[in-house]
Amino acid sequence: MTEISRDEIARVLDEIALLLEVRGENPFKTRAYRQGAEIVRDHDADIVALARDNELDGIKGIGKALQEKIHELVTTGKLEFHRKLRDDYPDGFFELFEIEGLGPKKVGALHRELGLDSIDALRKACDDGSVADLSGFGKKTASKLLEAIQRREHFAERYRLDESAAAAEAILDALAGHPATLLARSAGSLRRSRETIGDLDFIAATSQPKELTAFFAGAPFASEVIVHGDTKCSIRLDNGQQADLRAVSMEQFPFALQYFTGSKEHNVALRSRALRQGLSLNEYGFTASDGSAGTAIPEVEDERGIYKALGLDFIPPELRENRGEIEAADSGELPEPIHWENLRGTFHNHTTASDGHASLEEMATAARDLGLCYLGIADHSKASFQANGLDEERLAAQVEAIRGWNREHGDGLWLFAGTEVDILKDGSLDFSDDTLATLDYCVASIHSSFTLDEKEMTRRLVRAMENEHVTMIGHLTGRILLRRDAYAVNHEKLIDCAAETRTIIELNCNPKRFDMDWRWWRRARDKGVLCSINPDAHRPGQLQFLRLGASVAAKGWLRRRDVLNTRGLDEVKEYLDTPKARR
Ligand code: DGT
Ligand code: CA
Ligand code: CA
Ligand code: ZN
Repeated sequence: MTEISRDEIARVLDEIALLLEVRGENPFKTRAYRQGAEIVRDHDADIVALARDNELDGIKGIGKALQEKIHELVTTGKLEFHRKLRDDYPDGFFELFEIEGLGPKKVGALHRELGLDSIDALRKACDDGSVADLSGFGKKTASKLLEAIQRREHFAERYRLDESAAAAEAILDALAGHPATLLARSAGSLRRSRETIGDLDFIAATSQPKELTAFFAGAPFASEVIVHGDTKCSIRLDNGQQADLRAVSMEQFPFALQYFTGSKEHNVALRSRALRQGLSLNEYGFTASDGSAGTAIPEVEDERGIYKALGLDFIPPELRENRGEIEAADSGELPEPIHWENLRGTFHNHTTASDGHASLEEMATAARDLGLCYLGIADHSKASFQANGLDEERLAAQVEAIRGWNREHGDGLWLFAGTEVDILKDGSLDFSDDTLATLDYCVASIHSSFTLDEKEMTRRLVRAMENEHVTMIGHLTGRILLRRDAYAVNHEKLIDCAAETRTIIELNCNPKRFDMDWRWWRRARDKGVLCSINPDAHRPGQLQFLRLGASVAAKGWLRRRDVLNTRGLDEVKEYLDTPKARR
């Protein structure tokens, strides 16, 4: 039996909590499982080993009953209690939670009262009026649910970047471990760091393609085989995502990698450039475009060699979207790339004071362990009551705690005291200027009244930017990828205003958001807007989102000098101490 992982244990506990909630069980019971899942996810020691040896005693928040269940899960690979709960619901039932506006309570009511157990069934019940008739729902809710179902279909078969990256890493490990593999890389939109990913694409160099495609088709991660050929294989993973493998020769490898990295538009432009040199370029190599033997065919050893043969600097995958990168590579003007190692700290992070899952000390320690020099704490403000936002008093106490940390541990990791203050409906802020003046910096974000029109929304954000204390705007458009559209804003105006008021725009690199979108950053940087790459971390592990953030920043043509958190601690302190107008 392969050992169950920490994430799987947490997932089972979360699912138990969800199902108990659906059944309307005691909230304390529900909370115990959810809290258990969190502890399992974040615990420092090897919690799987502890559970196996029945040594979970003394871990705060995991009671006797939960200890026994986790032990059962780890030693037998199953949990009877979970299985019994789950048996009452078909797989399609769980998709209901993916509909925006449906939480466990509502799903529970729909299941109990109308017997709904799939999205299809929900759609029918919305259409025939039975949802509208249900107490607690009504006509408006029913039509909102229908819209949400349509939106979900629109996003269907796309996946988050972080989830895709994790799946791809495991598959690459498996491929790399096969004796027939000479080289293996992932390509496609994942390699280009797009904000969402369709299928995964893998290229492997091998002299035994058949062995490799057979291995891929029979691998434990292949839940279904879609196509199985001698050099190509497409499978479906457990979560429904498709993965394509192409097995090529060592000579073809750079060409296949380049071709299947895309984008299609980039490839089209590159091919026409090749044609002007008398070369035709495809996934197998260069050939003379007129078939004549007189044309010199360039020798290519790696992907860089393809670009070099075409007179171009190497174009990093993130930039391959045919948005000017070929011209820039031609004239030596590609942006100096940002690497995640260039990031020295970050500013938008939460703790248990609001809706985070780790204490100030835990977040600070995690940041230090990650090699950062400084960390900004920006918990929610009081208007975000659903996120347990801080009032003035609790904020002051947090500032005290931060100053205390700095006195004792500031030479290892410096904490900046900030807030993620709510921008209210009229563009005023949830804290007074006097309160904001006690902080090192301030992230201002919208968390309410999403439906204002573009003009009002833009005016609201402009007013926030005009505030002397607002260092940066958080998640500019509020989009939740694959779930909730951005609210309407005028990007051009906001970029101009950010430049004028010296307000930073955040690149929120939480993979749920990636907001502001990469397509706008080149314009912003050319107007002189500064960026801050922020993970919006709610638990220590999420500080790692900075890795994705650096790739997405590179995708937006940002250079190191365009990003505040590439600067060292002293420079950042000086920046924050300078009045906005002189920054
Ligand atoms: P995705 O999967 O929707 O997130 O996006 P990609 O970019 O990964 O697209 P995919 O998987 O369909 O194809 C991978 C790459 O293969 C694509 O970026 C460029 C290349 N490719 C696919 N079809 C064509 C085509 O018809 N012409 C050209 N030039 N390239 C193609
Ligand atoms: Ca793809
Ligand atoms: Ca593909
Ligand atoms: Zn926020």
